Amino acid sequence: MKSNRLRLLLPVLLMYAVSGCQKQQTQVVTSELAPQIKNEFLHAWQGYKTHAWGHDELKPLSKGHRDWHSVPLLMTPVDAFDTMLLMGLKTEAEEARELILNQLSFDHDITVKNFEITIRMLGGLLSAYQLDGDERFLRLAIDLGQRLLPVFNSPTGMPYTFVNLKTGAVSGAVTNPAEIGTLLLEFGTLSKLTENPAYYTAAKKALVELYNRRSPLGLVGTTINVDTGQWGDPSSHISGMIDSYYEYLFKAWKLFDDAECKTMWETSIAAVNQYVADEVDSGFWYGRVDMNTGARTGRYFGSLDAFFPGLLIYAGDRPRAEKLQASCHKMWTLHGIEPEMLDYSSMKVTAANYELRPEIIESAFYLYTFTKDPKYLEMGRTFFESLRQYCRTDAGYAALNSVISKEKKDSMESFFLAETMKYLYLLYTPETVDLQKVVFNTEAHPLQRTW
Ligand code: DMJ
Repeated sequence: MKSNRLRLLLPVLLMYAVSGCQKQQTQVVTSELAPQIKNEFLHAWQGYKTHAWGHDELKPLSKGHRDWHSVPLLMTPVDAFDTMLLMGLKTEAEEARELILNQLSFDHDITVKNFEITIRMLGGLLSAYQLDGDERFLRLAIDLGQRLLPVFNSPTGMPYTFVNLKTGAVSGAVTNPAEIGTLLLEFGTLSKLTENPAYYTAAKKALVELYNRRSPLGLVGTTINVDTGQWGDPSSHISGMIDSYYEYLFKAWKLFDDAECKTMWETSIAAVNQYVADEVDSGFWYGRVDMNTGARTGRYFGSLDAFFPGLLIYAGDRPRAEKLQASCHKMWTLHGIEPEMLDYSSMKVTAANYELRPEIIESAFYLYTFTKDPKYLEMGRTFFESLRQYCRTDAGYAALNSVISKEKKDSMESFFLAETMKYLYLLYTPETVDLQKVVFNTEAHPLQRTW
């Protein structure tokens, strides 16, 4: 009788023991890693301060700086500011804040890429305003938004690639879904905060015009002309040039309750899962197909694509999210750090550089947040250790020319502090943000639903 009861109780006791153990493991990883990540963020910021203060980016090998245009737009401080606030780095946040508010101006005769300036600068200024409350951040965002608006003056309403911040002259009619469809979170938030619908309307129209040009299979291609509305390269995938178009369909629904975005997301993800997803011996991936026929044209997956498990779990698709993250982890551990592009049918690297990209860590963050499975904390530890081992320099962090030779490259893009370090930190402190109220833009700037 007694032994029978014990036999019945044993699985329950075991379950408690295992979950107790997991909890302990989780606490150890969290308390150990969060402060270390913060220290590494500080190390990189110190490098920027010492060698690149007032410029766009640090050059971590030559200890110099790089500006994107003839005048700096303070990319790194604007991108890094909200990470400092989330990490509780008050002194550094104050330094960055002063620099931005005293020096940043958009009144320059320079031609900028609308997409990059929107996700990094407009997104950064909007989240700075929401987190810090200083109206000057909002004024900068409004000024920038006004200067960017001419991009939408094309015959189709889809934006040109470039705009001159002083003259409003636009150029670059051949662009891609990511650069057309990754604007609504920022322009939409600007509309909500200013009660001026012009920004939301323009960015939403661009998104819908793009969606309306999907193929009969429901897929989009890689390049499109905004004057004619004609597709160029018909290759369909979830990689760079398309990636965040899908991300914003879903997130715009979350942030604005926009039902049309929900429908566009649901139609699109169904087509992507039907045609682009690919199960091969090496695992579950998303490759390349022709947007019109669905015929497979390539089996490539890379560091940019690794945002997709995060998006899938956010949207409730746990099975595909977990399988894809397992493949991403395989891609990372193949050479100790992930390459820009991999042929997953042969597991051969086709582009060997690593640009300090965040996507795989972003996915680990979303997967851990939604599943609480400690294996994602362990994955994060692997990512963090590789970064420290291969990319750390005495002045900051450096991209790699090759994940095979581990030869470093003289570049630390601003997204390293905006995204890579932020998602790493949030992975171990997920209580810092409430995803019911906050939506991250594609540069990891948290936008709050205050409306
Ligand atoms: C960032 O600027 C954004 O995450 C963008 O969506 C893709 N490229 C970089 C990071 O890899």
